[in-house]
Amino acid sequence: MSAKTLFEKILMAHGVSSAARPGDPIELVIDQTLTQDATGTMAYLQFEALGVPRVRTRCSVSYVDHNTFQAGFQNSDDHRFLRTVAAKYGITFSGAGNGICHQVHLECFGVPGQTLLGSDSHTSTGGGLGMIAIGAGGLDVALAMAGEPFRLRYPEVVRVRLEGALSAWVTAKDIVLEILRRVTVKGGVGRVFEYCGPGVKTLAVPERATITNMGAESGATTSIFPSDEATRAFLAFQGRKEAWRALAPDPDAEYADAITIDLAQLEPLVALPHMPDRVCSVREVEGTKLDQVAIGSCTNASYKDLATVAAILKGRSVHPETSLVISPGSRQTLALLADSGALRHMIDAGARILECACGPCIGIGQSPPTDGRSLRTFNRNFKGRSGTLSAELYLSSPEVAAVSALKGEITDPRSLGEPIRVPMPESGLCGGSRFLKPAEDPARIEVIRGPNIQPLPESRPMPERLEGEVLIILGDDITTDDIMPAGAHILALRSNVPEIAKYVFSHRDPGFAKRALESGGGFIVAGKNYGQGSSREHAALAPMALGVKGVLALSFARIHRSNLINFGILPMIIENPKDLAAIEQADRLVADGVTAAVKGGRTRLQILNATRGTFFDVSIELDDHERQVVVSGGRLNHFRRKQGDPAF
Ligand code: MIC
Ligand code: SF4
Repeated sequence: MSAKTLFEKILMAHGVSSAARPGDPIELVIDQTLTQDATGTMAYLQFEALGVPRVRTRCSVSYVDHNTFQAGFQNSDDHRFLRTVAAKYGITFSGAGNGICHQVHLECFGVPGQTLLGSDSHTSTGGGLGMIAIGAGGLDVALAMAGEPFRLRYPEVVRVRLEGALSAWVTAKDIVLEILRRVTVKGGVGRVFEYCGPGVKTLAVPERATITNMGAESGATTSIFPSDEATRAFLAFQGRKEAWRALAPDPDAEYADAITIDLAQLEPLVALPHMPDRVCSVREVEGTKLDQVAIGSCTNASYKDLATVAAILKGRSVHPETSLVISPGSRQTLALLADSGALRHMIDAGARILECACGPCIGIGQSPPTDGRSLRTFNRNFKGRSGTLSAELYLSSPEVAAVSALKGEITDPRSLGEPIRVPMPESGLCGGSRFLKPAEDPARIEVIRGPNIQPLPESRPMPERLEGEVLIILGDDITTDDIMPAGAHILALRSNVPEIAKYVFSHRDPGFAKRALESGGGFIVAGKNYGQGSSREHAALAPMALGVKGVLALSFARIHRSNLINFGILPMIIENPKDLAAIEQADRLVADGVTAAVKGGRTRLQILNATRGTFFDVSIELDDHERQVVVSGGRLNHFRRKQGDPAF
């Protein structure tokens, strides 16, 4: 038996053969699932459509954390639907105010060595506990709840060796910003980052979780830390010490690639607008005036993060022209902050305390003013994500954020001198977190749908001929926030696909949806890494509802590529950038014999540009299962056909 990485060991304990090699399609048995409200309503509508009476996982949790704003009935309808669906189908429910899914899951449910699939790209956070934790589209999560394995391409495992220890005022956020600086937002696609080396033991689980969380920004399938004494201490703190087991790679395991980071060499870093990989040192941008500082999110809202912020704020005052908002990551954290007196320091310094939720991270309130600058401890700073298109978003550690809030400008925290060390409470168990257990008697539970919960749109099997106009031409690194923007108003429509579809590309091209509908659908054309960022399947589902038939791009981000296939949209790879340059908006593209080509396992397809009278080739890199799914018009149709449903 050859030596194995930790990732491989967990894979092999979950149904993957040891003969599988990077690039192969594999099927992973899933122990746990999580959903959040913004992707969850759709995931549970899909789960209902599968006709399975009860979830078949070891643990499934439904969180309400993204849009907790309840401006209007739509959002409240969604929450009630989620609560009743959870009770009926055997899912634990974590309601609004309980905290952000990734942090709460780490605190209350994560188990080293288990697999977790979540309908949110930052599900990778669980890797901080030694889990294989992967973000996916809601439909993949619905299928996992129904007991189906998760299909993915076997990723390459990259070793990230941490050496030494962090200097004062340098944090886990700086480690992951350094990784992003080195590998970029595309560098993790098809890869898993596995952490090792002597620096690992210097990091507590919440710090490791900051790193695995933001690994998602590189496009990585996931990131993972070993399970060691620090993991045991974290689980004991959470009152769950029986969940611990030691996990590590074999000492001579081989990796596809290696990165080494000397922690002692790092300094406080910041990501500049509008990409998380535009990283420089805080020193280089010191003095940049700030309208807002926002502390929180699934990346940096643990007790240690926020208690450190409170210690920095203690006895000081936030700059009068800067708004400081703080959202604790979980109710447990908020309760601990209250008990330790840290909350009082925040309040006295002038901070605004928000609900334990995603909030400003996804544009639910606290949008900065026009042309405003906001420094955030979050993981994404895409243009428009804050709800203000002209705002500039910077990303940093909580320490940098707190010191900068005091000064009203980006400030190197080392200017504060001696580092701050906050004592940890003895136990995290303070009665904070609350969950609703599934009903004992599910037959009595009625799933309540308000008028905002609209049925799932049906998709049709793929036609033999794909034909339509080029609806939009886009550059590299287009995010799912570009495709399907967030914000309170649009998020409230996540269970109403015909309505939300009106906002596809609305920040980039407000006429897009109307044009797509009028021309009976068509094609999206883009550069590299199309669909990076979130797992929101609405970025595929809403274009599908507008009749989009295919996306042609130089390359695709992992989750979005799967979401396109899941909804019957064919991802086509333009092999030659010159072919991309020759396409113009409104050109008419035609592909004949598509189903035969896809079913027949062909890897290329010829496209006619009927407007220009030219031909070019695209490649279709699909495995056998994906071919069947896309031809059926999506995964739901495919599953129902497999179950013998005569309508499919
Ligand atoms: C995000 O950070 O963009 C989100 C909101 O959490 C998304 C999911 C969504 O769009 O609902 C994610 O990262 O998957
Ligand atoms: Fe929520 Fe932001 Fe984390 Fe997404 S990235 S789960 S919106 S806190």
